[in-house]
Order: sequence, then C-alpha cells, then structure tokens
Amino acid sequence: MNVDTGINFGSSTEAVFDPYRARQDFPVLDQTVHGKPLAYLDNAATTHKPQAVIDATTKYYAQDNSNVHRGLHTLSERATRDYEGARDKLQKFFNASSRQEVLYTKGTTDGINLVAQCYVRPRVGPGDEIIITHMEHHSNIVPWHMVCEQTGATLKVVPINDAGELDLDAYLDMLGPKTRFVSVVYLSNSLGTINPVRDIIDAAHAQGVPVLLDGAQASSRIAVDVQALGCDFYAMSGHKVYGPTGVGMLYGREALLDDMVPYQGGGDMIRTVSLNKTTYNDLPYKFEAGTPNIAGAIALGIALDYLSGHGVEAIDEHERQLLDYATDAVAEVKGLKVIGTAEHKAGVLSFVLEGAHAHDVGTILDTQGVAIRAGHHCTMPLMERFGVAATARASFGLYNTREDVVQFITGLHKTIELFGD
Ligand code: C6P
Repeated sequence: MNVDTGINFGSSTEAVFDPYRARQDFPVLDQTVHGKPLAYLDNAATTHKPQAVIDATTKYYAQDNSNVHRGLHTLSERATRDYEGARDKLQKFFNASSRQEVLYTKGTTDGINLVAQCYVRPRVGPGDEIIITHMEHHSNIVPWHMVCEQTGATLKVVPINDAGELDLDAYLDMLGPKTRFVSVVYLSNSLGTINPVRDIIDAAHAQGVPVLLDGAQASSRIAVDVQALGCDFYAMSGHKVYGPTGVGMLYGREALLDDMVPYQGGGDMIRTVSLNKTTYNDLPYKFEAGTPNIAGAIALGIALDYLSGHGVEAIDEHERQLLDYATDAVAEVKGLKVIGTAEHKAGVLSFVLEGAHAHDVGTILDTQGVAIRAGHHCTMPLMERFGVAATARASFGLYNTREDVVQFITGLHKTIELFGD
C-alpha cells in the first residue's frame, strides 16, 4: 500500500551509529540482573537516561534550585534561562513555528487531556463525532470517553486489519460533516505500526477537522516536523526520549491555542487577578498553572541535545536493523506468534507464546537478565481485537545491541524448555 507516514527514508543513509559507544553514556546499563548482564528491552515503557541528563538534573538542584519567572535574584534568573532555553530546544527539535506553541506538560497523557478538555469539550455536543483508532493507548481513549460523557458527542473508531494496519478507506468513510476532531497514535506502542499520519491529517483538513497526534513512541524514532506534518496538536513524553519522567510537551497551532480557555488556574498562568475576575497570561504560560517540573524541563532539553547529537534518523535505522534481526530470529521459535506485522513498523516486537502466559514469559526472561514488558500495554481494546489477554513485548532503544537480542532469544528458548512442549 502506498501511504504517507511522514518519514523521509532517503535522508539518513549516510548516518553511522555506534550503539556500543552510546551504551557507555547510560550508567544504569552497567549492571547484572540475576547474575546476567542486563538486556533492557522495555524502551517503549520508558527509556534510560544518559549521564548528561542525570548531570543536568543534579546541577539544577545542586547549583540553581529556584522558582522560574518569579524571582529577580541570580538563581531564579539562571533557572528561568535554562527552563526557557529548553522550550527553545523543543521548538527546534519538533520544528514548531514559535515557542508560544510549545507547552510544557507532565507528558503525553497530560497533553491529550488538555486538548480534550480545553479544545474539544467546549466545541462538541450531541450528534458530533470524534474519531480515534482501534490501536490507541488508553491515554488516547479515556479522555475522549470523558468528553463524550460530558457533551453527548459520539466516539468513532477506525478499524485495523490483522497485520495491525489502519483501514484507511473506513477512516475516509467515517470522516463527514459530523466529525469535529481526529486523534491518532503516530507509532503504536503495542504493535509498532507507523500510521500514515500525513494522509490522515490531509483528509481531515479537507473537511476542516483538526488532528492530534499521540507522539509518545514516535518522538525518539521518527524525525518529527510538526509543520511539515501539518498536525494541529502533538503530544509527547520526556521519559520516552531519554529524558526525565513527569515532563513532556504539547505542541498546538497558535491560532487554536489562542482560542482556548485553560482548565487549570493558578500561579503563572494569569496576567491579572482581582477578587472577581482573572485575565490570562500570554501563550504558552496560559496553560502552565503552578510551579512546573523545572529540573525535568531542563533535563528534557539536554535529552533532545543528546538525541540530536546522534541524529534521530540514525537511531531509527539502528533500531530497525535490530527489529529485523529479532523478527527473523523469533520466526524460528516454535509456537511463537508476532502480534503486529505492519509493513511500516518500528521499535516494537509484540508476541504470544503457545502454552505460556505473557507474564510467565516476562518473569522467566527476567531471571535471564532480559527486561521486557508483558500485559495489555494500556491497549485493552487492541488486545481484544487480536483475541489475546496480553502480549509479551520487546522494545528497542538506541543502546540495544545484537547481543541483547541474542540474550532475549536464548531466554525465550529457556522459557519453552521450562514450559515443555
Ligand atoms: N506507553 C508503554 O509501556 P505517558 O504515560 O503520559 O508518558 O504516556 C502514555 C502513552 C500514550 N501513548 C502511547 C502510544 C504510549 O505508548 C504511552 C505510554 C507505555 O507502552 C506505558 S503504558
């Protein structure tokens, strides 16, 4: 199928990436688990942090700890400079057209909820439709259930095929005069599918419908340019791009953000407050009530520097090679079925093993020093679609090597040995 995933495959062929060298930047990898070297293959859940990110966090607390935008003293000036400097890095990394379009959040979940409550909720009512897909993370389902309950709007769900690819024709049929919003995952955490987001956005825009992209998994694996994609909102999490937990970004087109009323009130988001009236601050501060995760934001900026230093396209190429290698290897494992075999896929290998529950697979692999995730991965409707309660999932990061994959495959054979034929 000829689809537009928004990825330029042609631009990265010269990049050379050395995971063995990169590993040395991640102190957590230098340990054994149950007497075996750690093979960390749970990067879709969270990525580890390079020393530079850890150092940036320590430096903030050790040298600059202060609130931002408030103090006139030196420490506060330094904290504010670094915190706002990280916003500039986010703007550049995702190519937002201005820093006003870059909002700090707690992460992807927080960003989607903000859009659901501040943009969509006031603009929909009974009979209106919101479109998501069958492969969404709960973070891109539950906020829409809430909006539908609050407003009487209806949730429409784009089906997927057995490979875990969207049915684009069904999507185009679904888009219509009642559609008010589309919210879609760019790269599925449970399947690895990369969705044709450019096609999805173009079709929605042709009907005047705005689109949010859930970029939780895409941001470390695809060089994302929000202007080139044309998305209206883009949500991501710091901890999935080798940065800290508890911080992330919501990109929004300025015209839309300008028109939105914040749903959280408090310090920093105001221009004036009297006892009976508040006027709001300018963008982006209007949506950033309260003291933010200052150290997290600064360290997120450092994580983006780190990613840019290697080049996201080079990292993606490396992860694709590992994914291909692992996919070929598991094809030889008796009784193993891969869930998610999309043509356009990255980063994630989900599977079920005949005769063994995914949790048992995860537990036995842990005894072999291999960290994977087992469960529904916060995608219960997707598990139901594939008729499974759970999958085991190996997900790759920039520091993984072929040795990690070999350790994983060896662990799988051990699992089969323990569970018998
Ligand atoms: N997926 C996983 O193991 P937060 O928790 O806000 O940082 O990210 C939520 C989220 C949203 N969308 C997608 C596609 C995601 O993968 C995630 C987080 C983790 O797959 C934890 S459930």
